[in-house]
Amino acid sequence: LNDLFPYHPLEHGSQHTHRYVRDCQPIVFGNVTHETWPADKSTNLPITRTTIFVSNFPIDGGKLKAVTGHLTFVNNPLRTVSVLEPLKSGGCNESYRATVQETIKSKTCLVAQNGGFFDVDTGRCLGAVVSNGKLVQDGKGIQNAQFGIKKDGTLVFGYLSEDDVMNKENPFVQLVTGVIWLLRNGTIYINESKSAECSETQETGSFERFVNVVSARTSIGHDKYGRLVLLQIDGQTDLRGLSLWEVARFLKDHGVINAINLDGGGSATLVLNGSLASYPSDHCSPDPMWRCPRAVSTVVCVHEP
Ligand code: M6P
Repeated sequence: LNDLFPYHPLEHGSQHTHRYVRDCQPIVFGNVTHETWPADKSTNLPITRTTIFVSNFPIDGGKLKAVTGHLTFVNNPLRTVSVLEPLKSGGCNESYRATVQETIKSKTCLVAQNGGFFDVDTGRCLGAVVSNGKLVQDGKGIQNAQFGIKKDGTLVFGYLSEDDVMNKENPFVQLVTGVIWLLRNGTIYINESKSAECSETQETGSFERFVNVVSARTSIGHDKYGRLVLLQIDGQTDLRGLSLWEVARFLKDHGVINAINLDGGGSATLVLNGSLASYPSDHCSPDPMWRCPRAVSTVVCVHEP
């Protein structure tokens, strides 16, 4: 694991505890560990295929639980995938929050899911964000799982230094930051992520709870053809849905090679051709029966090239 924690001058003489230094201290310089894969560049295939599933997942005691969601495969992601700031360009700087449908209102997204984490009190976008070639924020080198697409079509999954994010030779054209690198090179990477990442980017609770609790989830990964794979799982924290272990296993079983976890819980949202296609868990009236899509931060939009 040493390559996860390269020597960094800021670590020396720090007043913080070791754990704080390791997890939430910025890494400014050098190459931090990540994986790359060439994106699919086919132009003759449909852009997306979204499948609905209602599946039984094994739980303790030999029982099964029903879990619903959507799995989407995206061709030619360099041309068809955009990370959008909340509501509009400049939305991160304004700490806007908007529903996925509000954010994509003036666009034609075939598929759209919520993206990065945000500060639930202030609305601030968390982590590095690049939207259609615009560096929105560099994330200050805080270590969390990231997904990006470079100008030449390289897909990038994993950890990045501030330098990596600001690279000018082959810059990121899209970049979004999640929490927990679920799959690295075909292997579940959750334990390693728990020691490497900044836990403060998520607000569910301890890292242990965040990973183990069942909840609604969204994630993004890629398969061996360089197609992007979007996953949305319906659920409600503590009651329904999947743990991150279950998400990682599901993705692995469906041919995903690298994947990161994006914002979930009441934020998990899937919009298909402009219509809400997921069952969000956020309550929106005194009667807990009624649920509404949450105003979230960044959005991943799949569109015509
Ligand atoms: C708040 C409200 C609820 C929501 C809960 C948990 O109390 O927004 O409607 O169910 O947070 O939200 P989450 O699953 O995203 O942590």
